Amino acid sequence: MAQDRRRTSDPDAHPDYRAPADRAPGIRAAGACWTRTILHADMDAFYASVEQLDNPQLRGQPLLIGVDHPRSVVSTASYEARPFGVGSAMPMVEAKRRCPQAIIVPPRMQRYAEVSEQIMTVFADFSPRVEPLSLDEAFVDLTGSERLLGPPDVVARNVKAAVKAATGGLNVSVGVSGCKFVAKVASDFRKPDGLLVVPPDAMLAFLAPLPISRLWGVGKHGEELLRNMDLRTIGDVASADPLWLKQRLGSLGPHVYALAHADDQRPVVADREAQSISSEETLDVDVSGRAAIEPYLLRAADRVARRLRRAGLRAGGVRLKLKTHKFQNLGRQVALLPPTTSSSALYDEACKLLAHVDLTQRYRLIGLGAYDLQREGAPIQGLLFGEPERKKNDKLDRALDSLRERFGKGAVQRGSDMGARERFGLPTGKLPDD
Ligand code: TTP
Ligand code: MG
Ligand code: MG
Repeated sequence: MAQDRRRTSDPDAHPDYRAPADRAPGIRAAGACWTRTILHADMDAFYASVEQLDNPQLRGQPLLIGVDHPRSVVSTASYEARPFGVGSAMPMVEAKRRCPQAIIVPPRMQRYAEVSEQIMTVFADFSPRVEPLSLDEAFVDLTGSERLLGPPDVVARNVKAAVKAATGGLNVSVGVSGCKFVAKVASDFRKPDGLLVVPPDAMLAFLAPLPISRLWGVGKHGEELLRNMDLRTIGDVASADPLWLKQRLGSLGPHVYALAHADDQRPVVADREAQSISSEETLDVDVSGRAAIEPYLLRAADRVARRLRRAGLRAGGVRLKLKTHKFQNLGRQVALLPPTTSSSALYDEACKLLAHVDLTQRYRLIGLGAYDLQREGAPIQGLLFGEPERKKNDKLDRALDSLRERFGKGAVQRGSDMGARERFGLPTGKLPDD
């Protein structure tokens, strides 16, 4: 009976899907079918890639991240180790048996959290609506940002480049589609270093040949139920009778039927109100001295201020963030009164904070953060001295924002920033996350 209700397909076929948009990026992506644009980004072999980044001797080597203990499990395996059939959650003993040449590296959670912060900061540069799912992945809602950021495939490439730049070389795989479910499947589809755009009108064709194990929230038990009903692919589920699915599966029935039809209305929820907004750069060459550091602060202040204004927030404080060439983190912060969205105010205060650090040190990372964030409409407490100057700066910042929106982010730079770039040999072209 089940046979009548499902499409025949080869469940074991390994679909090599090529989305139309993937062959001709940008053409269909620019069409009117994008009512929602959801990007999902997930780092490749996250812990292992960070270890390879920090220790060049580990690059190109099969790695197992975990503790070498009879009862421990593997956190992740580098892509060099995966062909041996090892991966996350496998007992270490078994992984060692399958890949005896693998180098076992204990995890460094603090470092992964630090890199996580860097990538989440990058995502926030593209949209105020970022939903982190774990340390290494997030949804980013790009709906309505095409005029500002470009078509989905361009944004996806820019996200990848910005993550690479911010982390000093790590790859993220990116999927973009019309709902969360398909975006997540798409980001996984071409790993590692993947990029796949599935336009909304191609979602069903994309999903159809994929195995039911790709359906969210099904689990091993649900998979078995579906298999017993002779449903092997997502296309099988999509073409099954929804009443029959409900009778056989209860509440799981409508769930899998909807997903199989790419019907996933869940919004991207920024799960916490932003506690801070920051921007930082890991430098190719360590620098020291105020004159070398300030241009990076100027650029970071501009970015942070732009993101504050986009999110409708003011900063009640600014934080200077530095990391020495010996990986020691230094932070200095000061309250801002009145709270501000002005990049020059953020920059000026951060420059003053430089007086409180050792400027003869060599620094490998320079950043600036805004904290104590307040809604823009909220009344400003405290002194109103300097109000005309603040208003003038606000106006200038907003004018720059609107020029950037109309002509692209690289279109306008402050004269002072250009001078700094030239003086200090900073890149003058458009940066991926500029
Ligand atoms: P994942 O994104 O699931 O995997 P990954 O980044 O290692 O590899 P992929 O390229 O396939 O995305 O998980 C992110 C990190 O979370 C991973 O590097 C280690 C950790 N992790 C565990 O510690 N245990 C687990 O079971 C899984 C799945 C992940
Ligand atoms: Mg990952
Ligand atoms: Mg992940």
